[in-house]
Amino acid sequence: NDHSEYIEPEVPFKNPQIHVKNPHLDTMEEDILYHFNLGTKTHNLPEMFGDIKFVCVGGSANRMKSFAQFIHQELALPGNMDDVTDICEGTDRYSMYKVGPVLSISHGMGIPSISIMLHELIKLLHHARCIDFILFRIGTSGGVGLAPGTVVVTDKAVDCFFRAQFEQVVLGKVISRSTELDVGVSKELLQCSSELDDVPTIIGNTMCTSDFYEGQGRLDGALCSFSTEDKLEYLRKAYNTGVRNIEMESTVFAAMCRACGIKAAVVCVTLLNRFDGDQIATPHDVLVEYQQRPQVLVAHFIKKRLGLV
Ligand code: R2B
Ligand code: URA
Repeated sequence: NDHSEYIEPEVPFKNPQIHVKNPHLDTMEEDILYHFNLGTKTHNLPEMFGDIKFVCVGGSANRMKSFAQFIHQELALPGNMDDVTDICEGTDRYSMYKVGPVLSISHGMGIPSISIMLHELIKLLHHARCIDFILFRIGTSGGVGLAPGTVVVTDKAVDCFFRAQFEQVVLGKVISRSTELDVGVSKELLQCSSELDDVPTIIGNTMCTSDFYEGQGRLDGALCSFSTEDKLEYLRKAYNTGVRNIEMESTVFAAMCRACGIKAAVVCVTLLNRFDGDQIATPHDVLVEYQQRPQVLVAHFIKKRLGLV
């Protein structure tokens, strides 16, 4: 039938460079990265980005700016951390900051928003001929049976049917891609957490949904078509398959990174325990501290990799 599924074959990668899997790109004279306001003819991408070794993406533009400033401090880079400027200044779709070998970019909320950003980011890193870098998503999530503030490093990113795959409709057909992440990087992140105070961290599955309210089984949206017991049953089912947190970008992030041969990890803090409620009622200052935890963890990882700790 028209909706027949195509499962993309997995190709093992031997080379450290990115595998953009699009033959049409080679025939293009210029590539305009529209949502970044960057392009191959207007910018010298290898010169601007060639030395990148760590790329961190997260939902909010402000948070990704503070992350860049935090990294500037942590790596003791020359200059003033307040001088960190938005490379995508000409557009307000996404924000991008570069501090030494670290690139920090915002991706907005949800699969479509991060997916557009990742297409352009992966092409950017390809045009810049970046090699051997790691891509992290640092974000927030709802916890499933965890104390609020726990950081979850994603083992498998799963969809709302608990399958480790990402489905995309292409030309009216469903394409399915694997969402497996890099096991080595996850383990290294867990090791890093054990060297830090106040960053309680576990490895678990992350469920990715297309909605924050009904799509995550919340009872407090503008619409709700199910009972409290239905909600709890779904969350219990999720928990039993290994799901420990819920957010809105991990499956497409994992699938695109894997398909392009990019080492990637998802690190999200939980803001609440969904078995206890749906509203995020935690005081603002506590939420701010929680959101710093993935940043502190990834910063420690980066510093270790650079031999600074
Ligand atoms: C986590 O938080 C956002 C929703 O509040 C969404 O982008 C996500 O994945
Ligand atoms: N982000 C989500 O997607 N869900 C939550 O419950 C909290 C943050």
